[in-house]
Amino acid sequence: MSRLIVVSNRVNPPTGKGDESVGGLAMALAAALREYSGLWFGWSGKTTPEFTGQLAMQRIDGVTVATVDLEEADYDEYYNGYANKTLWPLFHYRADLTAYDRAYGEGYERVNCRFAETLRPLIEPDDMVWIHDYHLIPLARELRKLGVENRIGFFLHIPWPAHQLFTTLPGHRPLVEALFDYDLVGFQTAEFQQAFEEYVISEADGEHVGPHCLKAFGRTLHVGSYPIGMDASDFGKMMKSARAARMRDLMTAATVFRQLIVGVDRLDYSKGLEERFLGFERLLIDNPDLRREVLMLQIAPPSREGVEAYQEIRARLDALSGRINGEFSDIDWAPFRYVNKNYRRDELAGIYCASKVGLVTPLRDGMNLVCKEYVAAQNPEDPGVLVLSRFAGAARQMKEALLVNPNSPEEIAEALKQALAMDKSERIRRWRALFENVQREDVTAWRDAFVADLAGTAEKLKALAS
Ligand code: ADQ
Repeated sequence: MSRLIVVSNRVNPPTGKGDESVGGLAMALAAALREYSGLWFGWSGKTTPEFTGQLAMQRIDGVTVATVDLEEADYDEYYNGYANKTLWPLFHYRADLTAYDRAYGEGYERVNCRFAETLRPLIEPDDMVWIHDYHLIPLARELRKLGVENRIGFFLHIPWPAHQLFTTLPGHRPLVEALFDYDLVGFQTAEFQQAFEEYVISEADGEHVGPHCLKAFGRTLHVGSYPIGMDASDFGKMMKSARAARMRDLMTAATVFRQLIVGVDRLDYSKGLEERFLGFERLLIDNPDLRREVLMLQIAPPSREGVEAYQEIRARLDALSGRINGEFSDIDWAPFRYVNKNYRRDELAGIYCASKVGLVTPLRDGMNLVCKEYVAAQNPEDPGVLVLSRFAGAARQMKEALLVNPNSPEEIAEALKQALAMDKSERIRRWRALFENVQREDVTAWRDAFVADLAGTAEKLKALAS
C-alpha cells in the first residue's frame, strides 16, 4: 500500500493527550496518516537568521512529523507577504487590501523551492503526496524539477476567485501553470472549480478532455470539488464532556431571561465582523422591545497580527463594540460581549449549545467549519437557529439555515429577528436537515474522497488515452 505524505504550511498533529484545541482538519489528516503509515511535512513555526534546511523528525501519537525552520526574511516575504498580503486578500475578493510586491513573490518561490529540496529525500517511489493550501501552490512544480514522478494532489482551502478578479494578480498565469504539475487539484465547491476552469479555458487555451479533466500548458490535470466537513464523531464525544457541560451551564445561567446570539471566528477581515456588529446594532435600533432580551457574544482571537490590515480591523471592531455598548447598555446590563481570546473546542461546544442563534456571516469563506460545529452542538429537542452567509462555501450544503447577504446589516438584523422568533417545530425541522448533512459529509468523507481520486488518477489517464 502507498504511503501518504501530507504537506501544509504549518504542522500541528494532535498529541493524543486530549488537546481539544487542535482543529478537525488536523485530526482527520493525522488519522489518514496513521492508516497509510505516512508522514506530515511543513514549517516548524520557528525562524532562524539563515535557512539551514535541517529537518526535525518526531513521532507524535503514531504520526511521523518532519519540520523545517524558515529564515526571518522567508517569514516576512513568503508567509506575512505573498501568502497573507497578496493571495489571501485577493482570493477573498479584497483587491483593495492586496499588496503586489516583487519581493513577496520572490520569497514565495524561494520557500517553495526550499520546501521541495528538504522534502525530496523523504519521498519514496510509491508514496502519494497531498499538498494543502495557497501557501504551497508551486510546490509540485519544484518537486517535479527534482525528478519526483509520484502522484501529487493539491487541495485549496480558500475560495478560487472569479476570472476577472484573478487576472488582476501580476503573475496569474505562472501560478495556474504551476497547478498543472499536480495530478489532482481539489476545491471546496463546484463554484470555485468552475471559476478555475473558466480561467484555464479563456486565458490559457485550455480544454476539457474528459469529465473533470482539463488540458492546458501541454499537460493534463484532474479537478474536483470536495467540500470539507467537521470531525463529527470527535465533536460528538466532546459534547458529552464535563467541560462542555460546565460551559453550557455557565452560559445558560448568565443568560436567564435573555436569548444568546453567538459568533466565533478568527479575527479576520474576511469574516464580516464589522457588518455583523452593525447588523446587531441595527437589530437593537429597530426593535426596542428586544433590547433587554438579547445578548450577543462574539469570540474573535487575533490572528496574523504582523499584517497591518489585521491591526486596522481590530481597532475598528474595538471602537464599534464600544459604541454599541455605550449606546444601549444600562447600569445593570450590557447587550454585547466581545472577547479576543481562544477557547478550547469542548468549551465552544458548550457555548454553542447554550445559544439561541449561531451567527456566521463571512464576506467570503472557502467553506467555514464554525457553522457546522454550531449545528452539531445543538440539543435535538430544542435547537438554536443558524444564520449563515450565502458567501460561505458551506451555504451550498446548508440551505436550511437562514441565508443572508453578509454585506447588509439590515438583512442580518432581519434574519436575527426571524431566528429569535422562530417556533420550535420549525427550528427542529431545519436543524434535522442541517445535522444530517453535517454528519454525512464530515471530514473523513472529504479526506477519503480526495485520497481515492488521487489514487485513481493514473488509471483515469490510461482510460482517457485508450
Ligand atoms: P479558517 O479561516 O480558520 O479556515 P473556519 O473553517 O471557520 O475558518 O475555522 C477553522 C477551525 O478553527 C474550526 O474548527 C473552528 O472551530 C476553529 N476556530 C475558529 N474560530 C475559533 C475561535 N475563536 N476559538 C477557537 N477555535 C476557533 C480555512 C478556510 C475555511 C475552511 C477551513 C478548512 O478559511 O473556509 O473551512 O480552512 O478547510
